[in-house]
Amino acid sequence: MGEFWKIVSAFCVCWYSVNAAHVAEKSGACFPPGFAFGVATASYQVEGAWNVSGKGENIWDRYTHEHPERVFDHQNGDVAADSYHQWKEDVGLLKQLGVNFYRFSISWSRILPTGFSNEINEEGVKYYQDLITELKRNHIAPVVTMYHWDLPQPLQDLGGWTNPMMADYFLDYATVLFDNFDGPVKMWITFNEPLSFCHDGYGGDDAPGGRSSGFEAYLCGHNVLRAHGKVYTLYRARKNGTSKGLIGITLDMSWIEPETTSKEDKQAAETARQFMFGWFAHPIFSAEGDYPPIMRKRIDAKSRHQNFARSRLPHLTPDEIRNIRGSFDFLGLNHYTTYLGSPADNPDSGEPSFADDMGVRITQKPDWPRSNSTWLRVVPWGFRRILNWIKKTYNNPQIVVTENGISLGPGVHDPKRVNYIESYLRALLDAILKDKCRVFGYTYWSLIDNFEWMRGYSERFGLYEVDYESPNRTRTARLSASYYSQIANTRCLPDNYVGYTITD
Ligand code: GBH
Repeated sequence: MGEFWKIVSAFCVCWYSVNAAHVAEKSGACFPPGFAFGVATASYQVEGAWNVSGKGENIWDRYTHEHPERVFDHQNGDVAADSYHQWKEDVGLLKQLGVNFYRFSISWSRILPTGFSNEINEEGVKYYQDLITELKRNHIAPVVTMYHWDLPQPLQDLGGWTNPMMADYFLDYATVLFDNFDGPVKMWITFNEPLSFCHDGYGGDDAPGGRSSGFEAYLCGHNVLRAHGKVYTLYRARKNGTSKGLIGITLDMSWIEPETTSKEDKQAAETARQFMFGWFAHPIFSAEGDYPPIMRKRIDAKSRHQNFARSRLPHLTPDEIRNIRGSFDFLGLNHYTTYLGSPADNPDSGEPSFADDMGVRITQKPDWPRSNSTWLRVVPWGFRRILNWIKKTYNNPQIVVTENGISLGPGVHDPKRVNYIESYLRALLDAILKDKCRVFGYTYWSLIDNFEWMRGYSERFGLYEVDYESPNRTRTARLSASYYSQIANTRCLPDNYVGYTITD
């Protein structure tokens, strides 16, 4: 059986037996027995109920209320898909789909209204306890993200993730989560996409609206890595080394393809990979640990050149390096799209910034088919390449794809989404069966339409459409829901859906 299957059955015993009965033997396009299918959401994007039942204010509440003009159509997550009230309905949808697991995130401010663990909001704890109980009753494994971007505002008032103490405050929050949910929850994800919330949040437009990707983003990344290491160690210590549960981190990794076959472009693409994923992956998943050497070298050199007395990229201590290295049971991978990399035209100009430090021009091919997001183009072969790159670079870690999906406009007839899922799952199958990448689960983003951050409700990722005009936020199955359900139930790609083409 080997380690792979041990981990799979530890992740969720329930589907392991269910599964075998469903494997279609004839078709070539089938996932291995035990492979798990799920869907994902995140608290701020679906829950709503922003100021009820004792919940405290978080940075997305504050940001969307103070700067409505920055968000598409002045929208916010005050009500969102109302999952705080419609959660039973949501579990019903999961049942209908027949998925093995549901990945959702816990709202820190719902559990700890001030961010600190001195005051626990029992109503918040009960909300997630009820959800988890209902999931288990329906044989759906809960996969819990501890942090999907909604930091309690009082902690942001102390500097948020740029404050070194955040690593300990996160540890305190994690302790409360383990005290309350460890047991029924067998799979934990510490952070969702530190690249996104550190770079776009502390160095860009997302909440909390930081000003500098050349300073704040690196401080954020530094403290997130330290926090992750501490929580991993705590989890292992609590379980005395005999834990049946798994804990990991989710990183967003697009594929970066060299723009041409030139040596310069190949080098630039690799530098971009190291900056965008290596920043978090190298300290955790590489054998040597610490920041990627190319990042250290480039940021140190830039900082010197800019006359700073020290590097803008902080140093991890030897103890921290040791603690962070290997702090994973699996890599959670969010993958949506692919970019091209080539050397930046003018890498030496301007303010200190992440882009300037990286020195790589990132583009996309205009003829790659588009979603309705500016950044998301459909490039399934990039999925297979990133999986192979991870395998090679980090010694073939166990992977769960924790997000993959496409945004479209409203409407329940969504053949483009069916086509996207089909083509990306084919690429994933090749990576598993032909390239021996160790992927043991796939998660579609998202179960339902939700608040798409700065793009408000204009981009819909759901297998189920949400009617934002109706008081109950009525959910309606899309074509893609029935398609995905067929896959979740058979572990195989159905032949009859093949052949949709994606056009603009
Ligand atoms: C994920 O991020 C998030 O985890 C999830 O919450 C979100 O709903 C989902 O994707 C769909 O977007 O506008 O050109 O500046 C995916 C990674 C990083 C993709 C930031 C969009 C902004 C590009 N995201 N990026 S741009």
